[in-house]
Amino acid sequence: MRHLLALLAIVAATGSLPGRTSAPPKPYGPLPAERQVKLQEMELYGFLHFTVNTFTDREWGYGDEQESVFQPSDFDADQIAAAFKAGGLGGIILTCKHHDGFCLWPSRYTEHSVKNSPWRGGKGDVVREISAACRRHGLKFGVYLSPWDRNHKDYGKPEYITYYRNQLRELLTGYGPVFTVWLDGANGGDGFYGGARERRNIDRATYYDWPGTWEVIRKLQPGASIFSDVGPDTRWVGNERGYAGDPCWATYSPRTADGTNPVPGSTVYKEGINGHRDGKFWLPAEVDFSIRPGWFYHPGEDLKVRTPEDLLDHYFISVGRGATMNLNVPPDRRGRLHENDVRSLDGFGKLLRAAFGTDLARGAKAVASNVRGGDARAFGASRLLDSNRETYWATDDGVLTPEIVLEFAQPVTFNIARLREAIRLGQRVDDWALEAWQNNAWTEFAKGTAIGACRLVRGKPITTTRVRLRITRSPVCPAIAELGLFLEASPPREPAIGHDS
Ligand code: FUL
Repeated sequence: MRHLLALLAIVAATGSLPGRTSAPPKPYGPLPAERQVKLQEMELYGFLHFTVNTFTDREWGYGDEQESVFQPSDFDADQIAAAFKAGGLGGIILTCKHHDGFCLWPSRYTEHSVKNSPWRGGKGDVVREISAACRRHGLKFGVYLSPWDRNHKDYGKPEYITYYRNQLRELLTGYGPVFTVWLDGANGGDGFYGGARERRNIDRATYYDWPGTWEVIRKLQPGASIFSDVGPDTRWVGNERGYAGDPCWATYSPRTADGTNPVPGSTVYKEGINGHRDGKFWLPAEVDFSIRPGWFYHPGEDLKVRTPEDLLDHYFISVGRGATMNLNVPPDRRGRLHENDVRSLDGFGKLLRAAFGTDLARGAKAVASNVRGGDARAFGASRLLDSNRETYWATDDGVLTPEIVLEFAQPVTFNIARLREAIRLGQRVDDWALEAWQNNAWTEFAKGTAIGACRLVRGKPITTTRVRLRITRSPVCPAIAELGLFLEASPPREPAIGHDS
């Protein structure tokens, strides 16, 4: 009796049983930096490919284009930003300079820029207008600065690296906060190069001294995620067709086929699709693809704009697999987004809001097979249902295959489930299964490998009063931040896109 009283006193004082801890779980594996968490939470943003190519109908300019070629007739940054916003995109990454070397801002370091074009009488600055429009529309602004420069006379020599970093400094100090710096892996080859018109091959492993450039970015914009084939913050998913693998681990160890030091443009990039379960770095994938066949605007592609439904399918197989989605929507020769693209973005935004507007799991009662330290307030099942990514349901150390049941007072009908892990504690869970109670038995709705920042499953509508999440394999105790249930107005009868396409 005395022991029992003592035990009750401990429980009353600490809220948990002795021997169990209600301290947060120990983090597992590589962990995200704050800037990576922010980018993963943003989930969806877009590219804006715009340069001389828009006017010459090309994808890669040679670098000998006259500045006068760049002459948008009705440039409107607000029209562009409003359309991105309507599509649910959280930011715009502008091709401030593509491979052709033409600068969309009046750089002090070259004559090959908007300052020598007739647009706005040579006083224009696309970077300024787009970054300012982003701020007006509540979007973040990002920078693409092509390392390969087919215009510059020094490309291939050490002087060019100084030029490149000077340009980065202009972009990272003159236009407000930057959420990402996008470093392309395509580089080296033939070009104009100040009139030399020759082929210049660089040693990808050493030429750019990437760590030195990353340092410049870190110093000037510590909050910006750096994208490249090797990160250090975001990796390329390894295809431009708009999908991540299943699973797509946030952890990754970039490598080269010959074992040399991995640098942008030299990695076995196909491995980016799935990442590596035992990867050394937290390096989540970004899925970049275009709303049209090309990255730049071509009038011949006006009827080949992806539909809202297609964009939603791609959202499921990119964001829904733990990657971010970077959707390119290129301005036309007016310097506006074409009506067809605007319509499609608008429709996509509406589909997204309709699908994810109401979380049906919110009203449920959640019962977990185990709660860490018995501390319901800190780690209880209800933490899954509070739409807060910072709170999570966790179990005691050593409880690796727990389950949680959502009970509904009234039957609910859903066709989408959304799972999220508390990623600040690492990517923990391997396998999971989601079931619904039907005809007196648990029926599988979905099962899978990996959860991460966001895991979406989309199936046929199912009506039930009970939903069960089972963690079936995990090396450490799970920490699950969300289990959401949603219903689309018109769920697809068959998944439009298979698992690996
Ligand atoms: C590629 C480039 O070569 C394309 O032109 C485009 O900019 C794409 C996003 O990256 O590597």
